[in-house]
Formats: sequence, C-alpha cells, structure tokens
Amino acid sequence: MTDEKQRPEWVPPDGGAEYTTNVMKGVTGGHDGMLAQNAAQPSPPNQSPRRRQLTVDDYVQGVLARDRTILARTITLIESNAPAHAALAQEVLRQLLPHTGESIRVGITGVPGAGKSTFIEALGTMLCEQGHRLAVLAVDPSSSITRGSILGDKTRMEQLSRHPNAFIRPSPSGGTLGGVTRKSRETILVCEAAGFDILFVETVGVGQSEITVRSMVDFFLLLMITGGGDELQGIKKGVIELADALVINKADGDNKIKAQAARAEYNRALHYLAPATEGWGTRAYTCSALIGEGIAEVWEVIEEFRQQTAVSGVLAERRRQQTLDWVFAMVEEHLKARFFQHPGVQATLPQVKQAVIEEMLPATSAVRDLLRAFEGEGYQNG
Ligand SMILES: Nc1nc2c(ncn2[C@@H]2O[C@H](COP(=O)(O)OP(=O)(O)OP(=O)(O)O)[C@@H](O)[C@H]2O)c(=O)[nH]1
Ligand SMILES: [Mg+2]
Repeated sequence: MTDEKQRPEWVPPDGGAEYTTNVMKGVTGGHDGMLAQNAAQPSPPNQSPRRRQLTVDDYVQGVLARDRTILARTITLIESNAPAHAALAQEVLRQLLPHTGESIRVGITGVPGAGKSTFIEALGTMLCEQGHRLAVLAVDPSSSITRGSILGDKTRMEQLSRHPNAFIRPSPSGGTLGGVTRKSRETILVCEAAGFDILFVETVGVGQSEITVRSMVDFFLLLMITGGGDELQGIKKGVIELADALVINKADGDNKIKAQAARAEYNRALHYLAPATEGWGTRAYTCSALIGEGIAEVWEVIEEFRQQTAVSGVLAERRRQQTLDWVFAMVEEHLKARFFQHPGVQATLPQVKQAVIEEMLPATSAVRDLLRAFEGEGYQNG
C-alpha cells in the first residue's frame, strides 16, 4: 500500500499502484473507460465491488456535510460518460443547485512553464491559512496524453495538496471540449455545495481551453513571463482581451527590472483594448510565486473585482449569461452529434462530399441534400 498521505483523495481506498501521484501516461479504464461494460446497470462509478452503492440522498447529504470521500465520488459520478449514471448525476446536481454560487471562481491560464502551479501553491496556501476553503480544478481538453500533468504537479503543489482546506482535482478525461466543459462546470457547482468558497480553474494556455475556462469563471487571470524583447511573444492578443488581470510572474532576482518594464508596457497596451469585464479596468501586475512577493496583492485585486462586480450587478449578469450560453452550447452539441450519427446522413455524406469536391454540386445544395437525409422529404429549404 502507498502511504495514505501521498494518495490523492479521489483514489478509491482499494486503488492500487495505477493511482500513484506521478502517473504521467493517459489513464486507461478509469471512470470513463468503464462505461461500456457497466452501462446496463447503474453502479457507483468506482468499480470496487466492495463499495456500497450510494443513493441520491447519500450523495447530496454527503456533499453538503463536506464529506471529502463522497465529494470525490460525486465528481466521479458526474464525470462518468455512462448513460446510466447521467440520470443519477443530474438528480444529485438538481438537489445541490440551491447550495451553489457562493464562491469566487477564478480562472488561471498561462503558457507552459509560466509558473501556474507555483503560483497556485503560493496563493492557495495563503488563502487556506486564512481559513478559506479552496478547490483547484484543471481543465485540459487537449488530449489524454497530458492528462496526468496536474498529478505530476502534486510535487509542485505539495504544501497545498496536504492542506486540510484544499481540494485538488485533475482534469476530467478526454472526449469533446463540450464534454470536458460540462464535467468541469458541474464539478464547480458540486464543490460550491461542499462549502468551498474559492475555486481555481487552471488551464494551460495553448488554445481553445482559455475560452472554455473564461466561460465558466468570474475572474480570469493570465499569468505571464517576460520574453526576449518582444513581450507579446507566445501570447495571442485575443487571450489578453479575455483577461481581468495580467500577472507577470518570476519578478525576482535579475528578472525583476525586466518584469517591471514589461508591466509598464502591458499597461500602456491595455489602454487600447476593450476590457474583458464591463466597468473593470484590466491592469498588469508583477509577482514572484517562488519567493511569494506580490501574491497577496494579486488577491486584493481579485477581491476588489468581486466587490465591485457584485455591487454593479455585472457578476450576477455574467453568471446568468454563462449558464444560458452553456445550455445552448449543449443543445448545439447534441444536435450536431445526432446529425452526424443519423444513418441517412451517414449514407448520403460520402457522395455529397464527392460531388462538392468535384464541383458538381453547389455548397448550398449539398446542405439541402444532407438536411433532407436527416429530416426526410418534409425538409423545406431553411
Ligand atoms: N525564478 C522564479 N521561478 C519560478 C517562479 N514561479 C515558478 N518558477 C519556476 O518555473 C518553473 C515552472 O513552474 P510551474 O509552476 O511548474 O509552471 P506551470 O505554469 O505550472 O507549468 P506547466 O504545468 O508545465 O504548464 C519551475 O521550475 C518553477 O520553479 C518565480 O516566481 N520565480
Ligand atoms: Mg503546472
């Protein structure tokens, strides 16, 4: 058996070496891998036969009582792709919903090596010491290869991962971006019901994932580092426009002066950009996650944001809009999946594709043919 202290809390009590914290390979046959064989009979998402099945009430009461084991099992239930788990998970969520929303949701992004883990360790430990309860979630829709990264991060977030007020949850396993989004959003709600008043959602800044995380948080923090001369390198302007704060990390030692110069440069550039949040002026800051300088100041900025947007109503409006957007995004995703899985569409698609490529069929006519295959002859030009 591994040392109990080293084990992440989402590992089942009888989980073996496949759950060691330094697993870097994509985990196969995890909670998502089990769906095929278990889809027919609902069972708790943990495969252990020794585990009692939990009822909706067990899940709900357990989460509300802040039972960490139940919390972890609820998240695992939510992350399951098995249809049989979906109804149970949705009922649990429905009952937890009145207990959600009482947290500040902070997204943290930055290029690999920017210092996200070190930053979360420093800020997170500070907040937990102050008595806050912090949940750290990772969103990594890119692939199963990097899935283990936050597990590897346990070494960098060692202090935080051992703190009784902290809860660290790795990214849900692959699938569509929509699938990962759903799991992360629902996990946020469950953590809130379990009394976590601060939520960090971490993502590596390598593309689409920033927009995904922006769509589920109140405050979006872009962690940056100074580069050789061109400060805008590696960071797309579009990502800066999503941010409520630019934090230039590693402002220590020889790098301090450079970081401060970068801060001034960004502050000038920010003048010309539309703010990510109505009424809020996005600014650049410096910090050193390593020596802990400027960390408390970053938190003050987040608290000020929280205060200001709560008073102005911008916070509540953002959350309403985010939920609605999410509903319609899910509708789109379901419709799209149904369309492409439709036998008629699948049968028609190859020849339509070919005809379009050979310029025998205009694009609009191709769409009409495909939608006819989907909806039958009743389809009217839309
Ligand atoms: N000098 C200095 N080094 C830092 C600071 N913050 C992080 N580092 C170092 O930068 C390296 C990367 O830090 P991480 O915290 O792992 O960065 P990350 O953004 O989580 O990286 P990925 O998880 O790979 O995306 C580590 O060697 C850290 O020790 C800092 O404030 N100052
Ligand atoms: Mg990291």
